[in-house]
Amino acid sequence: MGEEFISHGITRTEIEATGRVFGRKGEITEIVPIITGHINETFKVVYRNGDAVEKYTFQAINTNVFKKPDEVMSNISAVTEYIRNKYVSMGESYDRRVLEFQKAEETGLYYYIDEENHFWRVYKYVDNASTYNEAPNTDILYNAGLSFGKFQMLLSDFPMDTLFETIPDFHNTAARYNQLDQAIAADQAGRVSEVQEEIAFFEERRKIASRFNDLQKEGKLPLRVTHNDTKCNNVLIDDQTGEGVCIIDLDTVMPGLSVNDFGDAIRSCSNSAAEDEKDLSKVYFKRENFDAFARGFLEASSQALTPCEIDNMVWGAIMMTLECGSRFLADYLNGDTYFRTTRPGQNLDRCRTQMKLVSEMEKMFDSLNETVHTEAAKHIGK
Ligand code: GN1
Ligand code: MG
Repeated sequence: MGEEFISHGITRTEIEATGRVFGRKGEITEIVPIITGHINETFKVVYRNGDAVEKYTFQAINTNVFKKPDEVMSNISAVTEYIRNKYVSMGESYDRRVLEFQKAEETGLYYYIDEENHFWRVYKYVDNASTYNEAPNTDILYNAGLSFGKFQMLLSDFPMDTLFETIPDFHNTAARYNQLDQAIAADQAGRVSEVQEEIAFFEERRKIASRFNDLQKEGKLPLRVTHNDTKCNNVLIDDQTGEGVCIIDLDTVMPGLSVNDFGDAIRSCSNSAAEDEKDLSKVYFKRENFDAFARGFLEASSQALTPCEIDNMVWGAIMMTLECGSRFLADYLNGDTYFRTTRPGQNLDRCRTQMKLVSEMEKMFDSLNETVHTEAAKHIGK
């Protein structure tokens, strides 16, 4: 019998060898693939060492997406160390509150490239905490908002110019429109003729795409250290207390815009259904989820935000949803080469859910904007 593949060409032997490189001792008793993300390969790995049980998260970074993974790890190690030190200086414990990456024993680096050319990193598994693709109640979203807002605050004085731009133009929506244009022109998978309605939807909104570029050029939206992938399932929620424990998936931490961090979270947490739901009648914008996340995020971060940032939070939600939809459509047209898919048409379904959410947010714009201002006003000037 051949070697057992645990997931996408990754074997148990490879995980065992990687563990040894990162100084893990003992016997592996469990390897569980974690399949929520669309990009990297992630595993929970449990070791038994005598009576002690130790748990780690192993991740193989997708080097097709992250062309310079060493720079990704440089950003992540700098940012996590900074947050650790912040907690220490505030006299607080950082246990479970920030990811703890392990160094490879021989090189002292936070990553290791193995013979299969897989780029590995390992961090301590955070126990008794879960992520939610669809939150079971709005308290969780309030807490997720608090966590992302705090994350922003903790990094507000981080020396931004030490960070690499690991994916150039990641949330430059105008550049994403160019990528969609290229995908349409190339028509790699011969699918352009079947998505005319979707193409028209993005075309109608082309003007929006450069809004933040313009505001940034005019000096109205400041660059900050941002997470850039603030899906609500990137906050670990404590199983007992329901509070946010720790922010995960730090791959895209780099200079960016607060409005996009707020926006991407709203994109994910205000969807009533799964991101790839086929039945659009199940997809709608959940107002109570928006309210709860906005309340938490603005409670934690309003004091550090400028009036222009507050004015543009709802635009951020529309922008990130529009952008993500355009990326799904472009990937569909390119033959599904970027986002992991598990069935045909999945990227197109993902694109359509985003379109529905954009349309609903557009209709609710004034009322959403009012909520943002009301929540922010509670904390400004305190
Ligand atoms: C990707 O892999 P995951 O789920 O963390 C993507 C995000 C998208 C998201 C859509 C590096 O994130 O930008 O918003 O899918 N990450 C990258 O679900 O492209
Ligand atoms: Mg991610």
